[in-house]
Amino acid sequence: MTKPPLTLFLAAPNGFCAGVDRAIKIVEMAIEKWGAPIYVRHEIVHNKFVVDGLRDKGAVFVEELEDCPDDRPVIFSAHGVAKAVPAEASRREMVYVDATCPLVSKVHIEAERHFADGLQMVMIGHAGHPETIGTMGQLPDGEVLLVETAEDVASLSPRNPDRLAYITQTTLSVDDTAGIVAALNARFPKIVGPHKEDICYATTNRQEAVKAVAPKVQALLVIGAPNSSNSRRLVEVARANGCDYSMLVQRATEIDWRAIEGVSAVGLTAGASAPQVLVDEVINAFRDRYEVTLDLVETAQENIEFKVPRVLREPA
Ligand code: 0CJ
Ligand code: F3S
Repeated sequence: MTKPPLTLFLAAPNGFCAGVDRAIKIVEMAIEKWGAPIYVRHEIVHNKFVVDGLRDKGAVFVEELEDCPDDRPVIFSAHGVAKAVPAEASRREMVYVDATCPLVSKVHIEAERHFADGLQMVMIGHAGHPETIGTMGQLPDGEVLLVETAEDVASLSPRNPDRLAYITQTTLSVDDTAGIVAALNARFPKIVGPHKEDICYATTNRQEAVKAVAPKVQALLVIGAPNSSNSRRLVEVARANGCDYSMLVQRATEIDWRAIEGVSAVGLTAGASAPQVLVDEVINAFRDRYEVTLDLVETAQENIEFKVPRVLREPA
């Protein structure tokens, strides 16, 4: 039986960013250095495939520090942690390695700097997301006001509307965030902020690439986990840019082939926490069913790398 033809437009960059690469290396190197088990507070990155692979090597994933013993090293996930977490680990004299992405740490430092200048903070982010919890937790309770939408800006009641600064989660939608920043500037003309927002290079680049692909395709798949903020934003970006059928899939087995029957152009990307093997798996699943022409749509090149903490570069 001959296979129907299909063009697969692969958005690039896609997949692992420098912060994810570093966080996974940290867990692997910690297991090498100290042996198993190594505890990891929260999924190191939001990807089941990555987490399962590290678990097989000897990592134990827990949600809270209180679930870790005192005498085994613990790693904090790429999303960052509230100040109270390393403070408690130090109090318990635990060995810990912080795998917070340096671009998240940069936002933590920004928040502290504004706080030291006497400004109250507004954080643009998603309630309950570990990065938002970690970033808000850099300052004392109540110092950071959270806004999730432009509508939320109207109901903010800051101590002094002239003494405000804002920060953002790193994995937000660039376009939605611009709308929220505009609402903040309109209501609080003196609010201080970063040059644009704190969305990282990887999030920005993956969204740009999806914008280039979305108008070319009848369906777009994003490889990523349901709890991955940056991956879910890619699904929304595709929809907002003309591709109505845009779906998050964790791997090839989740593709709804019936739903895309008859299409001739499909877009594909992967969130910053999705490994290359899953991208290859999905491409191969398409090749099994279609005569695939692979078309790379590359809107940026990335060559950023982050070093692992010194403790892991030194011999045991
Ligand atoms: O928060 C981060 C530093 C991004 C980490 C990589 O992506 P992921 O999927 O683990 O996390 P998000 O839910 O934040 O996108
Ligand atoms: Fe860091 Fe952005 Fe990746 S904040 S972990 S480079 S998605």
